[in-house]
Order: sequence, then C-alpha cells, then structure tokens
Amino acid sequence: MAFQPLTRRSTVRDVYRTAVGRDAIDKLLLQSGVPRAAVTAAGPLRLSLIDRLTSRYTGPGFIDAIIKLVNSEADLPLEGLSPDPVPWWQEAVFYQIYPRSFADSDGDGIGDLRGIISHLDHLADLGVDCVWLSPIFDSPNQDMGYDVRDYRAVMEEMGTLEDLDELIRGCHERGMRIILDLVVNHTSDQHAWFQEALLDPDGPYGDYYFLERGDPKTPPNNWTSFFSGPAWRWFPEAGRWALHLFADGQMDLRWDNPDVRREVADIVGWWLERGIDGFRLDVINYISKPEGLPDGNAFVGALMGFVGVEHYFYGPRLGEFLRGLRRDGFTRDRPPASTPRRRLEDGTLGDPLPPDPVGVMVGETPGVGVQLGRLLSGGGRDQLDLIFNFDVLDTPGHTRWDDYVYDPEYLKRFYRTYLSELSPNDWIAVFLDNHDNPRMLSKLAGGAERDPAVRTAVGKLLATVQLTMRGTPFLYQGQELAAVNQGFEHIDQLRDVESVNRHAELLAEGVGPRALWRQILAGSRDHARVPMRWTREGGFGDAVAWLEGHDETPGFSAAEQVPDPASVYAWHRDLIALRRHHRALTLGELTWVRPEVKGYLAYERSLDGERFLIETNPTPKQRRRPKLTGRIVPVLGGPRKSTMRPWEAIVSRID
Ligand code: ISL
Repeated sequence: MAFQPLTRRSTVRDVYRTAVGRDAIDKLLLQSGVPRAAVTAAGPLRLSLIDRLTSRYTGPGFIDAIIKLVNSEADLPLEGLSPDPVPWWQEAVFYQIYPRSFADSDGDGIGDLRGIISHLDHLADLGVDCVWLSPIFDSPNQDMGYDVRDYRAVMEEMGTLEDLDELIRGCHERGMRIILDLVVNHTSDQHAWFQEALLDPDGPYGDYYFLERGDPKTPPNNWTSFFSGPAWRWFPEAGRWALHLFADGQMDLRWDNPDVRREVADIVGWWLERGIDGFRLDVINYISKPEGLPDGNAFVGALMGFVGVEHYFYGPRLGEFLRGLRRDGFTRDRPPASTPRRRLEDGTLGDPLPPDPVGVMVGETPGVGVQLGRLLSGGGRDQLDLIFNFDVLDTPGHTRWDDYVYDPEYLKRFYRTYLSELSPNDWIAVFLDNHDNPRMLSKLAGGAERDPAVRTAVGKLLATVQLTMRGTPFLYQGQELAAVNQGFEHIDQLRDVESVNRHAELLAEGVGPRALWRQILAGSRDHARVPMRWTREGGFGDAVAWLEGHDETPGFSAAEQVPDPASVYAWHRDLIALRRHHRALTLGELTWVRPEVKGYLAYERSLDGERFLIETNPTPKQRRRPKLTGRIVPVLGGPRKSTMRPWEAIVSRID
C-alpha cells in the first residue's frame, strides 16, 4: 500500500493506520492512562476537528506536530522481506553487567574488569550466552560512564586494555560472546573533540556538536534535558550554547556531519577487531535532530515530562544513519582477535566459531513503541537487530517516579499486544530490569518481598516469564539472586546524577520533604546499581563501596543461592538449560492460554510437535487453576494442583 501523507483533513483512524501515528497515539494513551477504546470512538473524526476540540489543553501546534512526525516516515513496507536463517542472538540469553557494581578485585570500592574476569564461571554456569558490559570507557563519570572521554581507552579505575583483552578471551573460551555499550548520541564535555570545538567553534570540531550562537540568557530552543533543566548549556569561553539532552556534561553529537559518522564507524570497527561481538547502542534513536532545531510542543512535553522529544525520538535521518553505521562499522572487514567456542549439544565446548559477519546491534530506544520498533529492527531492514521497548516497565498512567504496585494484568497485555503485532521478520528483546530502573520484583510484589518466601516466589515467576517469552531475554545482574530495591533513607546515600538533579529541582519547586523522598525512592536508578551481593555480608568485602547496598536479608547472596537447588539462582540456571535443550522454548510459536482469566498468565510454546505449557499466578492470592485438556507433566516447579499458590510458576510438558 502506497503511503498517503496525512493532512488536517485526515482522520484519527488514518493516523492510527500508520506505524508512527499508531505508536505516537499508543504512547500518549499509555502516559495518560486513557484506554485504547478511545481511539475507536474518535476514529472517524478529522484532525482539524480534534485540533479545535483539544487545543484548549494541547495548545497550538500539537496536531501539526503529529502530522509532521507521521509524514516524516514514508518508509512503511515491512512485509515481504526475507528473514535471515536464525541468527545466534535469537536463541541467546544476554546478561547485563554494571561493571562499577559487579565485582571489585582491588578493594577500592569500585567494580573492575579483573573482578568480572574472576566471576566469569558464575555466568557460564548460569548458562549466559552473551555478556553486555555497561560503559567501561574512560570517562569523568558525571553519568557513570555514559559520558565518554575516550572511546579507545578503559576507565582507569576499571583496569586496562590488556584486562579487557583477557576478559574478551575469557568469555570466548567459555563459549560466551561479549558486547559493550556504545554511547554516541553524546560525548563527555571532556572529550578531545569537544575541547577542540570550544577552542575553535568555527573549526572542524565545532561542527561535531550543536554549538549555537545567541544571547547568553536565552537558549536556542525550549528543549529540556532528561536530567532536569534546559537542554542547553552556555559556554562563555566559546560564546556558544551547546545542546545536551542528558547531563550538562553530555554534549550531543551532530550526526548530520559525515565526519562524526565516520569517527563512530571507526570506533566500532576498532573494537570488533579486538574481538568484541557487537554493541548495545545507547539512546540510539535520538541521534538524528531535525534541521533548525524547532521548539517542542508544550502539551507533549508536559505529558512526557520532557520538552522537544517528538522532534528527535525518531528523527528524520535515523534510518539512514543506522544503515550507514551497520555497513561502515558493524560489518566486519578484518578478522577479530578471537571468537567464541562453539557450545556442543552435550554441554562441552568445541572449536572457535567463524566470525559473525556483522556485529550484533542492540538498540536502546526510549519512547519507541511496537511499530517503530519493527521499523528499526525488522529482519532485512539493515538497521538494528534488537531494540528495547520500555513500555513494559510501568503500567498505564504511571511513571517510574510514582510509588505504586505494578498490575500483572498489564504484563500479560503488554506481551500479548506486542507479539500479536509482529510479523515473522520481527524479533523482540525481553527485559524487566536494567541499570536505569528500580527492580521489577519490588514493583510487582509491592513491599511483600520483604518476606523471603514471597521474594523467592516472585523472583522465580519473573524469571519464568522472561526466559520463556518469545524473544531474546536480557537479564540484569542480580536478577538471578532475586535482588530487590534498597532501603535508601537520604539523598546523601544516592550517587546518580538523575536522582540528585531531580531532588534539587523538586526541592526548588517547593515539594514537601515526604512527597519528594517518596518520588525519589520510587524511581531512583541507584536501586539497581548497588554492588552485586556475592556473599551474605555484601558485594565488595571490606571495601567501602562507591554506592552502598542495604539488603541484608539472609539467603539472597550468590554464596547462599548457588549451592541451593531450591534457590532463585538454581531456577534461572535450570530454565536456561531447559531452553537450550528445547527449541520450542526459544524459537517455538507462542499461544496464549485462557488470557481472559485474571490472575492467570499462561501460554504454550510449541515447535515440531514438542509442546510446553507455562503457567503463572502473578498475584498474592491463591487462585483456581483453569481446567485444561491433555496430559500435562511439570518439568520445573509443581506439583500442579487444582489451586495455584500465590506467585506460583510451573513449566510443564504437554504430551
Ligand atoms: O532514566 C531515564 C531518564 O528519565 C531514561 O529515560 C534513560 O535516561 C534513557 O533510557 C536513556 O538511558 C541511557 O542513556 C542515558 C544514561 O544515563 C542511561 O544510563 C542509559 O541507559 C544517557 O546516556
């Protein structure tokens, strides 16, 4: 179907029919908590009428902003592309390490590469196929490495390039791949490029960034930063404003400049040659900004919490930039230093695999919904391989800063909708935790996880859903130990720039201390950033950790969990082993089982006549189990009684 540009005479239904429009509307509904049925009701209405009806709330320009956004993506056809033969990452289990908090080998309270090396067996035994390291490149750490000063050096406190080479080899020898974090929407203000740019804003490096002349009192547009305040910083020494969507030391790169694109591709190639198997690409959907940097719509800004996002979350040249990066950076033209050994059926390791022709590209894509996700990662589109869809993290009408209990019906709805909108060319990433979010276990249990039995049950339940959903699971460190949110009591205990800035901003706005702390505690990214609990006493031995954890509940450290066959760790390990032996659990079709039954999240996975039933009760209440036909034999969990225990999870075979 040819793409018909939208006009003000188009209807709401016309908008919803387009990939971009559908995602935009879904996102607005999700943020405001309005049900999808509203779209059906408003379907026949013309946009001009909607504009008239709503402009009182939305202000001028809202509808025009939507029209512009939709019309910018004429690149709709997704059907008819031929999917590759199954790429390795579709069957893999990824594991995200936050290196600063994983393991500390030298007692300085900061995790490091040698610490990771010493725990590689923990990951291999768990069954991890690919390790992802959050940033380890040289950085002043205003945003914990997401502000890179040198893309070809390791942060001093984390080790050396030689350590990293050893870590790469260590992964490969154990049959695991390893990817790094590529943060190239922005660099640190201390990066040599930015320093050069400040010295000579009209020279070649001035064009690497958004350096704008103007009045020191008035920023070039109304965009706001994700970490509070305007997205612009004035540099008196250069007499220019510089754009920073994140912290004021994270300067946005100008990807329209071909030199920037070439530099990034070179960096990627350099690392692939060292043996890195790909990258997770930080906020990669933000890299294309529209010409003229137009003001953001205030209504969208108020709803999303940030002004300007509609202009760059799926910018005009995004697809072109990604295709170029894939071709010029990720496609191997030189052999890597090493490749992972093949994992054999019987669990032993074989010879090294041939190099992957293209390094894996995992896009971190905040704000991207189902349809845009397909455009960015659909097989054969030559952009990304996988993307993260963040809509799973909070239920409709809530943000991470709200103190609320996660409704498990939404978890079911999220995956049902998501999977139902995919074609055979699409494949999704499945994640519940990362370093930017409080723990899903705590969100779902809503405080009940203080009871160790509940904590164990919920930890197993989430693992079950994540490791048997149709998609590639990304575990985050600590999930295998049922890590929970921390009992922080004071802002001085937090280290994250986002929490600290937000705290200051709310304080300045006059928000009362209790309400303020409630928000910060609900949403702080530091919950997931405390040291990994290797032993009962904590993570980093006697050292004072850079960020202290507060979880002292016995039973939830690696030392206690690993040897215990009933632990959350063992559950993860057993599930991963089961996946490895039964492709029905990775590549198999997924069919929902009695999805209308509240408090029953269940589905079947099947392939070549092999069938598995996954059943969970994601609620604190005992529930009657729906009656199903067939011979159902539990293989993990059980027994399978007529009532389901609170938080029960069972994986069965259907014979
Ligand atoms: O925490 C958020 C802001 O409210 C998220 O939107 C988050 O910033 C967003 O998902 C982008 O995250 C990534 O880029 C950031 C970095 O701080 C995060 O740690 C990283 O995961 C800037 O590089």
